[in-house]
Amino acid sequence: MTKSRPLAAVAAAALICGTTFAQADSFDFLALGNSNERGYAGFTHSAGGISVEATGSSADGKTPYFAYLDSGNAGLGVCKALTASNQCTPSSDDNVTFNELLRLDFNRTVTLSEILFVNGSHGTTFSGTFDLVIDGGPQTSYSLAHLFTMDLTGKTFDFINPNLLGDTDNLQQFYISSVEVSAVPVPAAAWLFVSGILGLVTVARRHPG
Ligand SMILES: [Ca+2]
Ligand SMILES: [Ca+2]
Ligand SMILES: [Ca+2]
Repeated sequence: MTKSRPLAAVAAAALICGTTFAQADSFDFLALGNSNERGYAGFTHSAGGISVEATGSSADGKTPYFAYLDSGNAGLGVCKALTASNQCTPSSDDNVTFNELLRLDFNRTVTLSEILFVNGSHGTTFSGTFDLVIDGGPQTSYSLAHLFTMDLTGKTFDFINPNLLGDTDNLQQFYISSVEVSAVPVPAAAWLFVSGILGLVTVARRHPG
């Protein structure tokens, strides 16, 4: 065995690791809504080995509503009442309206690197805010915008509509059209990975070619 092989193994492992954890997958709720508009008690979707369950509720989380995929280039919203064929009634309630909460609960810790919002009339301008709670932490307010690019890391994300003008102002209501999601390596797995690499290097040093 030559001395270069352990180093090659380290380089290959690092490359695989980097590739696995750096990739972002798009969760495209706009396309999903366009192909099948309806409400769900819980809507699940997977991409790139990451899955999410979307649910809707009152802003305090106490009253369950429905996660709703709307068609017409909209995305994911919240609806309080569905017809027998799972359509939102009234249809104007199909976005994240005043005093509603849309939860995205992932199966692992992720970073959301890009979120696309559209407003209550499926347009891209806003005048309102949304509140965000990550993993039950503090509730933080942000200005609504079509393209929201702050990196957000966590497992459970609550998007809340706190706006006081209520149900009449479409510029203060929102759908989530898409999110860019990448996996965050959990510390234990990262430590095992590093330990394994150190082990390889140690073995290589003890047994020079
Ligand atoms: Ca709509
Ligand atoms: Ca609709
Ligand atoms: Ca609603």
